[in-house]
Amino acid sequence: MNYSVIAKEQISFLHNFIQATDPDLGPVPKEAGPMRKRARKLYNRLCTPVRIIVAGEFSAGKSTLTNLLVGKKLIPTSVLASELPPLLFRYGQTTQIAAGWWDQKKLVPVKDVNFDAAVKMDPDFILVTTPNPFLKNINIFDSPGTSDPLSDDSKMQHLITSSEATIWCTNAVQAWRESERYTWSSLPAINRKNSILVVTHIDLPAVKRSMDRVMQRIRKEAGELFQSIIPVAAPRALQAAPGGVVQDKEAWKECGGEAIFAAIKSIADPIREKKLVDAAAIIENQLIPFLEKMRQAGSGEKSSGTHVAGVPNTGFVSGSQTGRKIDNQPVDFNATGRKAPGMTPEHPLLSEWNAMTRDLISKFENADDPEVRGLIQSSYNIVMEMTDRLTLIDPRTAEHEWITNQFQEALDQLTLMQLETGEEPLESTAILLLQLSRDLEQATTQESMPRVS
Ligand SMILES: Nc1nc2c(ncn2[C@@H]2O[C@H](COP(=O)(O)OP(=O)(O)OP(=O)(O)O)[C@@H](O)[C@H]2O)c(=O)[nH]1
Ligand SMILES: [Mg+2]
Repeated sequence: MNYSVIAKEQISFLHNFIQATDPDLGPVPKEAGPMRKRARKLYNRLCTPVRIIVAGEFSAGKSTLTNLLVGKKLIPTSVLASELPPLLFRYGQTTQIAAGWWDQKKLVPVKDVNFDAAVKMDPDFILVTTPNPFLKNINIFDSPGTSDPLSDDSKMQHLITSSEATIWCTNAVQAWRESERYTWSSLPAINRKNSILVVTHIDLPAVKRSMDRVMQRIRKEAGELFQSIIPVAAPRALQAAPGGVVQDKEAWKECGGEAIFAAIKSIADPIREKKLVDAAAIIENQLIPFLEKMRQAGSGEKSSGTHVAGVPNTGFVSGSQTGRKIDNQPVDFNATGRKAPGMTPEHPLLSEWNAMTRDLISKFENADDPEVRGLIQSSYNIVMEMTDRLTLIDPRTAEHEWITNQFQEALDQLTLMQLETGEEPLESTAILLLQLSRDLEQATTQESMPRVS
């Protein structure tokens, strides 16, 4: 799959959709708001590189590994590691740093890559940009020295919840200690799902002597918890590939440089692929039909445009128009197996889901003092139950894969919401349930969705 071409076309479609539903450019139906929000979310998702957090215990070698990944010794040794906030590495034309706060959009640029000056501003994170092409597709978060990833430290929690994959560093001298196993098992599922265990310090003479035994034990104890386990001597690997350009192939291989980049690629590619597949399903099932409805109800503009990559060709096109930016050809519902809702009795799964959500809502409406965590937990339970039911359905169809993915993703999101505080998760949970109801309704109106459950 050529990610960049497909992503480009999807991004361009979403960009046009966002303009087409802009209330400032002309009247839009009232449902346009949520659709536009969804398109914007998808747009941001597709434009953001895969975010990987480098985590592990104190002094495990996280920053040294991060330096290797960004191709330069960028992380200062002058600043006490314990004073550094999380560092975010992104691609940029030049090497620069800026101080940032999670709840603010603005970043404060700091001159001369002066980390001491940045730390004095007490930021939640420091953004580091550098022109390493690897960072065009991957963002790296170096987590700070002393923070226990499970502490109440909001800087860390934000970092963990916004990353999509984790590299856990363990020092070969005392590899995979009980405390690490405990911390690891307590991290959110989404962080553990896409993960690499990096065994650091393998160049130390004492480690070299017992390497086979150490690796055997780690594989036995942690093999099932990670997608791959890679031994790395990061300082020497960095020497073998200064600036990210491999100069000593043998040393690069021997120090684990080649293996760690290959392992990252093999977790990042499926994440990117899934984003494209999800986006294609939402564009096909929701956004294009919505545009079509808008077109029928409205202007009768002519269409012109291109097929959206990653979306099955159903005769939909999108393109630029005067005024509104997108228009579509009439939809051939038969061509997609799509049926107008309401033509067949409600799918048993949808009835069941609606009953579950009704119960949940009435339970919380009738409670004197509804507790946010309780609602999230109960929502998690019903989403889990429905995910199980969906997983059992046979035969599997594309529609069915899509809706199962929506539910699985919702489970991840609900797991993350349990870490949040305040009233916001309450609203997010309600929106999530509503969205799932709409998705399920959409999926179950397809003929291809088996009615056995
Ligand atoms: N020989 C050797 N030294 C390493 C390796 N990785 C890291 N080090 C050294 O180990 C020490 C700690 O490494 P850091 O990268 O700062 O560890 P960290 O996990 O970022 O530490 P904190 O942020 O303080 O938790 C430094 O002196 C590194 O030079 C390695 O693979 N081999
Ligand atoms: Mg560090």
